Amino acid sequence: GGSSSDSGEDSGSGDVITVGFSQVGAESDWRTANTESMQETFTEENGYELIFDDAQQKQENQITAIRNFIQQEVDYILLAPVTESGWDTVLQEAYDADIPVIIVDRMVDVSNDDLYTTWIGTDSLLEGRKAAEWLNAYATAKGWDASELNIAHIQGTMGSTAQIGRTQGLEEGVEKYGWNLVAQQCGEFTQAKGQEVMESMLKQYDNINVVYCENDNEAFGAIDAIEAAGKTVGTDIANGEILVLSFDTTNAGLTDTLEGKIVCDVECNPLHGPRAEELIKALEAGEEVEKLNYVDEEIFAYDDTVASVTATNSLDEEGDYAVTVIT
Ligand code: GYE
Repeated sequence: GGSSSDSGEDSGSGDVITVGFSQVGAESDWRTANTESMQETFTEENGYELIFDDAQQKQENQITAIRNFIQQEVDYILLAPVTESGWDTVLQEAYDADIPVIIVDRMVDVSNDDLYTTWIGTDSLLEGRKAAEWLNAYATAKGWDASELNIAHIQGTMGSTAQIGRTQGLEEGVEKYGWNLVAQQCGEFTQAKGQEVMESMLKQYDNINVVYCENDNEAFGAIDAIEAAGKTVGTDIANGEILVLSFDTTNAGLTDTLEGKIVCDVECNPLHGPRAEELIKALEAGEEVEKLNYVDEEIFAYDDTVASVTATNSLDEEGDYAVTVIT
């Protein structure tokens, strides 16, 4: 900086674009895939310098990372926020420093939306609603009464968009269809915690026949706990099997889905690197970008009892949504 000349080091299209990326952590397979996507996209060959920071699940670490990025005068800040709240101050600092902030994956809840430039990610509420509608359609097709479903709910990191949306989707289903929600506890999106929570739930309740996990890693832990307790995961509660529903469709999650260990896995695509790059390229070209950029996603089930679950974006019309279920 400092030079006003056109041939200055920080002007011209051939210059390296510096990107600071504050990542939540490495809690899940999804997160690892997300980190890799960013690292594979923002490479030197592609014209970037990526400063990567793993916050180990702590918001205070993310705030420190963002302040470091501001001090280093990066060109863009990418933030995958751990929770929705608590970002106003630090995002105001980035805004005052004229550094565009691109939020990826989970959302932020700030008093002034101008504090970030754009967001790219998935619609977690829609994912939760799709899972709930799938469960209703599946149970109905099998002839099970709603009152027979005893659901254990393992939540993700409390206050994160993925938790808030997926929890709301299930709770709406409970309300709408009259399922029994027997237990609800946080599994922090990790396999270890998912297993621990499932173990304790199985000790407390002997009637659980559905487990709604808010990501695949929790599901892996829950399946281990169920099997260790001498019970079976599967596709038919009439046979005493426990249905496991999950989110993410990681490789291992889809393998479990093919085997019927996970009965239904809702897609959540982690490959945000190229999407974030597209937004940066548009901003570099001086183009307007959409504030909210949703990724389309599907649902994968063990069998085709429920042929498809599609839905409109939950945030399109002030929270209105429509889920279409075909059986
Ligand atoms: O589902 C989970 C990860 O925010 C969508 O975070 C993401 C979630 C994802 O730890 O596996």
